[in-house]
Amino acid sequence: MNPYLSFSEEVQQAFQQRLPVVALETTIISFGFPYPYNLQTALEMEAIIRQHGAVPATIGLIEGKVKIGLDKEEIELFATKEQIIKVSRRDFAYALSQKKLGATTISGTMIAAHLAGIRVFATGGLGGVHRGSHLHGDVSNDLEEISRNQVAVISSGAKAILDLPLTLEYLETTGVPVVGYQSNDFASFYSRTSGLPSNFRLDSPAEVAKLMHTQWDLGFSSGLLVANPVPKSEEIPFQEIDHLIQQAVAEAESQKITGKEVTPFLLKRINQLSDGKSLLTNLALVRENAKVGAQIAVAYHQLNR
Ligand code: PSU
Ligand code: MN
Repeated sequence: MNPYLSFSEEVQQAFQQRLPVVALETTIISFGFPYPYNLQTALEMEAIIRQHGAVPATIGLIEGKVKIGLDKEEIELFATKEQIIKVSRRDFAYALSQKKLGATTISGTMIAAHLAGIRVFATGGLGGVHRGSHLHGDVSNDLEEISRNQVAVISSGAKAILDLPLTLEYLETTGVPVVGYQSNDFASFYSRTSGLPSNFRLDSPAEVAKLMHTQWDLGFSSGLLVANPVPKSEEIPFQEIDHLIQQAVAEAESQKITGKEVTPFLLKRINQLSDGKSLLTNLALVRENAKVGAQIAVAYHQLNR
């Protein structure tokens, strides 16, 4: 066992009893949602996963350990503390060796889940190639890590703040399958479509589980992206949100926001510009992904019994 990993009691028991486990990230808690929505939603995602027959493992870096499964007090820390590092691969060893409180992004959480042997991870929207990347070169480490770790990321596609055609091109280049879950379209976070298709459509947890099993049975070391569109009743159509995104992106540029600050800035600004509507959609979509993530984890588990 990797000496940097430390498991909560609940997750340790889940492994011993061979129960399905779903990983959850901490960057959405520390940087994605404002307090107290972050705390409520983190706990709600865990509850939804339990209701659907799996065990949640929220992941973060604490005291020099990669903690797989956080208790309520630890989740509260990530929801309220000021001095937290957003951790992708680049930041991982620094945060551990300096014993910093590290909130793992999708990329950081995939690294941890892979080390711990957890195959399913439920989150919001994948990071990707940012708009204007030909000028500033901002490409999320999420894209690199999803091609390197054997984890299925259950998401609402990639975030609408990105250049979605280039994001899909990158995923193709690195060989990551993009699955439309009960949809032909590639979901774009707040919206059920992006105007672009996913690579393949699968309609049930069992089919996704079969794809995962086959990919890793082949020995492929890459993950896959499951794009589960936000429910229609909660979506914000792309035409409605895109001008707010453009405004937020322009403001980030003029205020010289760069690096890991960009995505949190944009999510927060779009929430302000939409009068809180985008936050409600974001909360709804992560709950939905927790549910589908649990269903896929249960189906994958049944395949591998
Ligand atoms: N999905 C959400 N909210 C978020 C994120 C995803 O609903 O805050 C986070 C994830 O942790 C993802 C990160 O890995 O945004 C991408 O950040 P960057 O673009 O800096 O790589
Ligand atoms: Mn970036």
